Amino acid sequence: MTNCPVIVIGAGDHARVLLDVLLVSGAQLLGLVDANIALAGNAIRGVPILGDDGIVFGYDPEHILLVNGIGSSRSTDLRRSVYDRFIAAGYRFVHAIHPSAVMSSTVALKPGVQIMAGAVIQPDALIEENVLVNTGVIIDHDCKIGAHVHLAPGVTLSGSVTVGAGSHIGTGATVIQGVQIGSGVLVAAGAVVVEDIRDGQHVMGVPAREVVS
Ligand code: JB3
Repeated sequence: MTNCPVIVIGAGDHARVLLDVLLVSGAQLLGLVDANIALAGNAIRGVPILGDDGIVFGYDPEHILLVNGIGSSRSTDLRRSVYDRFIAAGYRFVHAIHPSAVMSSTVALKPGVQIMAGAVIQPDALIEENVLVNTGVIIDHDCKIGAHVHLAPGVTLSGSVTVGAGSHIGTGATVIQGVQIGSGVLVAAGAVVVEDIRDGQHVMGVPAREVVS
């Protein structure tokens, strides 16, 4: 972890879990910012909630680093828009990697990737920017994970799976070898994905089938 001071965007559940990662990694935490201005002045584990996003814009982008504390439970859109807004203004997002994660030295990580406790990432996987690899996720060899994807706790991706940008793979879902999942896909918790999924599809079940609404 760099010595540059860090601000966490968001002060909800995901931010609280991230604080654990950042504190154990020795990050120099300035505080959190949250759209809910009523939270300003409170603290989480001694780390102050400074105000809303206007606080960040008071800092030169060269002098701070950001961590995206917005998670997702279905759509990754908010997490993505927060990231894009600060990147467009010249700010940089740092990695947050729990020390208990096991990762091959051949894994490629783009900016802003978050890897939570107990995740395992095998050789030659590629994890694009702003991806959230949540608690206990397994990403096996040669997987390609697109920008802004959330792999929820306990997801298992077998070898050579691809996941398109902005998809949300729900808690405990399993994807067999070589499957290609498109962009903006929602895979429900516990699904078992055995065939390719087109962009924008919502699937659930064992084996996973499209949810027609
Ligand atoms: O699945 C797991 C283990 N965790 C979930 C996580 C990945 O996603 C968790 O259970 C939740 O479902 C979700 O956590 P998250 O995103 O932290 O949700 P919540 O607890 O609702 O907190 C979101 C916070 O972001 C709220 O306090 C909002 O006010 C704040 N927020 C929303 N938009 C924002 C913005 N904060 C800032 N700074 N800027 C915004 O634009």
